[in-house]
Amino acid sequence: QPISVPPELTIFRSKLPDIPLPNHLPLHTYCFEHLPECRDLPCLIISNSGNTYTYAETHLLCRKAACGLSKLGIAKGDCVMVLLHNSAEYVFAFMGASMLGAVTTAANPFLTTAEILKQFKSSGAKVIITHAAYVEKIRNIEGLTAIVTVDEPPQGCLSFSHILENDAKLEEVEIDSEDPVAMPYSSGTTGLPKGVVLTHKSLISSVAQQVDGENPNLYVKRDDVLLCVLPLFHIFSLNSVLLCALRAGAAVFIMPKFEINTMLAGIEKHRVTIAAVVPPLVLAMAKSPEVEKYDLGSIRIVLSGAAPLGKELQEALRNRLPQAVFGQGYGMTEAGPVLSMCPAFAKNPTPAKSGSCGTVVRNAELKVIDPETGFSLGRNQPGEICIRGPQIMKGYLNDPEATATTIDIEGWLHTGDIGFVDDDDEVFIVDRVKELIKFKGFQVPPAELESLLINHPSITDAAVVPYVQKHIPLILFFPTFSYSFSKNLCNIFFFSFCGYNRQIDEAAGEVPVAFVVRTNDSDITEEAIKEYISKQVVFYKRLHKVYFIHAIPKSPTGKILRKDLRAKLAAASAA
Ligand code: 4UW
Repeated sequence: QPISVPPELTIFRSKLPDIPLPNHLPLHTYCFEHLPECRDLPCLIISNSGNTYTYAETHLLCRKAACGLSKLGIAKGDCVMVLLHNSAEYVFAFMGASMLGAVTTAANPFLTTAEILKQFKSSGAKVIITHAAYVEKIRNIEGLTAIVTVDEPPQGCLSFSHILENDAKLEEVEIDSEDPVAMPYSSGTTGLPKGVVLTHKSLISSVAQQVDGENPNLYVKRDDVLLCVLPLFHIFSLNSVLLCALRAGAAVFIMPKFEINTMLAGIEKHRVTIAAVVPPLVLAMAKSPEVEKYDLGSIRIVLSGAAPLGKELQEALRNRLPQAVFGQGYGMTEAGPVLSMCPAFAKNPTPAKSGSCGTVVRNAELKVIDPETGFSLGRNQPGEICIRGPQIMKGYLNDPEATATTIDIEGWLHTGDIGFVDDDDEVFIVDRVKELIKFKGFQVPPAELESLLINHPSITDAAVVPYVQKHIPLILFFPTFSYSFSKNLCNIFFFSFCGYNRQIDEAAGEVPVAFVVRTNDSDITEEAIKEYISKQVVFYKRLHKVYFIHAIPKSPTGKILRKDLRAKLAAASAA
């Protein structure tokens, strides 16, 4: 056997020089550091109410939220669960918790009771802040000390505006940069959703890597207005929209849910300059006839991420927004989240190719490894992308094993994404080796669906894999799609605040499908299995197809051979 010698380690770094990262500060201090110069500038513009909060008002309300939460018994190290659509209260609660040294775990308010309960228990949260409409789902959760609603509180709940009624006098809390501040849930490369511990240091580092320094990679100015329609419970919107805007002193146009006309009218009225989007939103903007009715000339940056953006789609929207610079960022919750950002968004921009995810952020190292050998690969060679830097997560909550398989002893975080770095340092993502399925940017962890399936008395074994719709047939599907487009768009929102609608599945990119082994005597049908799952999960985790097979292919160690199943699917769809 010849012994293979590890090749020299190739580490990719940003061409932009490193900058000092003020990551010794608490996150709220860092975000509001320029408050004295920004006091009277607009900070939050709320689309549904029309309310606008200046920086001074926002900061005061965050302090009041901190005091109110403290009166509810929240103290340093405690966890607050936020089940909110985008709203000003989201910002006050998140920043208020940070001021107390507490941590926020946010989730999609559309989750089912069982899904909420899992995250609530795992995170150790005490209080839930939500909308009255979701209270019935959480009322009976054990260990919940208070339910706070941002609208009229149902019986037994407290009102958020009531907890804001205080003098904002906060006792000093000593916060260590390694203390957690945000805890989103992610399944990472394998298994069930886990609490991703993001510290003050991680989030400050990530935000600074984007918007700080002489030549910020993502140049956000005080007169910018950022579109905040992507949900703040997802790390993309929290970090690259809200926190980046606060740090830069820009305004955030907050939309609780997507509705095309409201969004377009809001962009026109408030002169939105930076639009953070996911590919299905690009699709809507590229194709909706409504777009022609509004002046979108204020948009100067379109930042897409969370899922691959096809060139075709990017070009289609570019034709409608010729003045804007288009580009992608590449993020992963565990990575803090931003790994790479389009260099064309910098203060001194450099061009980026269509389809690229930009270049690695500053003050970080990126490498590409052969997934089999772990050896480092050079330029233009696809392999697993790994990232190292002060922005990555501290680890998974109470899960040292999962942490150790994701962050190795040298501090490299293994993403489970397959990509390469080209001759111009641009990162391209071409595949995913991790189990994760991404439905329109949302995480669908196969392990979660598999454990539900295996719990069914008529099922002995199951595996869930993505069915990948690689090329969205724009031309073919639009005649059908556009038929219901204008009247129905709010229902078919994609990233998706509003609900579930099969018509836009073509735009999902990936959908979960199951391979199921029935028990000997069972004749359970595909429909029955789909229904069984859909009752227990949020809409975007629903199964799109069930295939019955005799055995799930597994390795000698019992690991599901997902590659084989994906190949089976590809062959079936090609036939
Ligand atoms: N192209 C292809 C992309 C891309 C992608 C992500 O849900 P998570 O854990 O996290 C995210 C975070 C996205 C994000 C955050 C901040 C930011 O500025 C930004 O740029 C605009 C994006 O999605 O899912 C992580 C997984 O999602 C895939 C990839 O597989 C990654 O590991 N992904 N961005 N541009 N795929």
